[in-house]
Amino acid sequence: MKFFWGPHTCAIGIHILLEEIGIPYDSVKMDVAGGETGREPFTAINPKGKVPTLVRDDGTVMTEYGAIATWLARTNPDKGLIPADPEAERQGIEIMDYAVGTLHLQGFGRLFKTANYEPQDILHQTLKLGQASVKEQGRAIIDAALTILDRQMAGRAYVAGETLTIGDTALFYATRWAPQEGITLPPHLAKHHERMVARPAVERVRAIWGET
Ligand SMILES: N[C@@H](CCC(=O)N[C@@H](CS)C(=O)NCC(=O)O)C(=O)O
Repeated sequence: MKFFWGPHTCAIGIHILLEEIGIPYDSVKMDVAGGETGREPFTAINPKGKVPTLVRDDGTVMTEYGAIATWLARTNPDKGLIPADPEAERQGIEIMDYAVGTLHLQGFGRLFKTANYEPQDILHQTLKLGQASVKEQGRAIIDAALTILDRQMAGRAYVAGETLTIGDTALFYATRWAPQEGITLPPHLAKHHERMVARPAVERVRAIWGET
């Protein structure tokens, strides 16, 4: 398998799952900030121009966080990355979807890709007229999402209970942007972050990413 990732991106969550599972893969580092994912030859592989992208040995291109994570978990059932209990599974997916769809794409997306959330007319794009308000809106979405997620994580070691499942790596990638952006994580999320950072698989990935 070939795994495409880029520094500072959400792809770290899938990278952690690959390391937790321990399956072989080739790692391809992309210059996401420099636009490498948005042009050929990468767009011929993934026309969405995004990481994480995982290409199987049979050539199947897999995209979207939840889809890749679920496929990895279901094809490696011995790792217990999807809870057997339906209620625990629901809780984990609820947190994963909220971390990806709201905290990441609605909140941090506005800080990282501000122009994409502004009106696309030439005046706005040239003079960057709406950028401050887009960033403020992003910050408000992040603050609200962190408050909700913190409440949900009270009394839980991991998103679906006492062991790591696929939602944890999503929560980890999205919450780790907070301190990097000068935002203090609320207590239960800070604990989850610490717990994740202490895992050997996370340590290995962070070393590959040049963070340690
Ligand atoms: N919906 C996608 C989102 C992936 C995504 O937004 N990836 C970002 C990095 S965190 C990316 O590749 N951005 C490159 C770009 O927009 O140019 C998923 O769930 O995987």
